[in-house]
Amino acid sequence: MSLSRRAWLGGAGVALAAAGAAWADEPPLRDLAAAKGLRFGSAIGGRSFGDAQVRALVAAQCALVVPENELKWQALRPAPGVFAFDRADAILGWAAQTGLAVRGHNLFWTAPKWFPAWVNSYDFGSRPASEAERLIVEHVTTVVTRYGARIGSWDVVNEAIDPATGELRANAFTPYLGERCLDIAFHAARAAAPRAQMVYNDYMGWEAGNERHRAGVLRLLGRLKARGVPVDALGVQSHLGPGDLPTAPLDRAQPEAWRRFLGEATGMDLGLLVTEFDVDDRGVPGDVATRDAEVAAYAKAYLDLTLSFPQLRDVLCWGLDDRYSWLQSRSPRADGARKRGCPYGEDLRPKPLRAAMAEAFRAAPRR
Ligand code: 9MR
Repeated sequence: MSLSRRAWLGGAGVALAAAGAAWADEPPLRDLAAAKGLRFGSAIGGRSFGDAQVRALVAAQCALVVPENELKWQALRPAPGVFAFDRADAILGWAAQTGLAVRGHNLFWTAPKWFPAWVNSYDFGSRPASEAERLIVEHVTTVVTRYGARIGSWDVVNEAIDPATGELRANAFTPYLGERCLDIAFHAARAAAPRAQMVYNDYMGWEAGNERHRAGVLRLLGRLKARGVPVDALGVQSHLGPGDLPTAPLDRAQPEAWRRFLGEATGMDLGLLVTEFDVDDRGVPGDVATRDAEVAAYAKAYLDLTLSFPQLRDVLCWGLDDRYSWLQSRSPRADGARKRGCPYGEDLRPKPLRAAMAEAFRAAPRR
């Protein structure tokens, strides 16, 4: 049966099902993944967390969740010395009740635009290096300690490499600490949760145009390892599609370069996670069925290759549904149509991408 036919049958089953049992016709992605030693999960947060139907879908399909925004500095740190945990606590509380594991995202997102404004204009005083270190350690220790054993895996450092140059991004801390700001974050996280998995997370992709980014990330990981920094795994975000280009078709994959990249990362004794999977279809023309089929086929090829690495243990979507996907607020499609980059649609019914993910899990080697 073709991918799209299988998916349409799944969709029809869902249409007939009563609300609340809408996803009972197919094994959950969680179970298909678990059969191969994988955990399947998704981001949830903000408006998607406020939607009971989305919470039910995530609970039905996932083994783990990651708060989409609620653990970031911008959410947690309204002012120096102040921590606002309410929104993160709400998600963690729901996850605990629902039996979902939780990943933490993120402790140190290096681009200035993702820090609260007060960090970027912070007065580091007369001993700026020690104050910069104190600030990072205070943040990481407070957040990781609070969630202790409940968060077993942390994106400690997020997107530290500038894709254009392959070099470290500058921020408020780097004038005083240079790359050591990353080491400090990892060491503080490890000290606060010695048994948790510590991850470097970035969006270098398999598409052409990511060559410098991939090479820069590998160099960074090599330096971290050489300095004995406790980094356990590489998070490959997996936002497939045009990335930072205005638009582009889904025909720019470099499978052999991607295989080499993952081989080099795992060769450094790093685990792998797919942390933020989705497909931006702004460059895919045509009607819904054509777009969905192309997105599904492209994603299947990516997942087959990436899942061939037994070091890959977790696969998380950046949202299960098109209803709340961040892709909708990104560069729009030329035809103005809503994007269809998640496994479930606006109506929360499964799409061909969902079937492709199921097929990829079924085809994946056991680990
Ligand atoms: O999806 C997230 C969006 O809601 C936020 O506004 C944005 C800024 O915090 O971050 C988005 O998530 C990003 C993630 O944290 C890191 N990798 C890229 C994701 C998509 O931009």
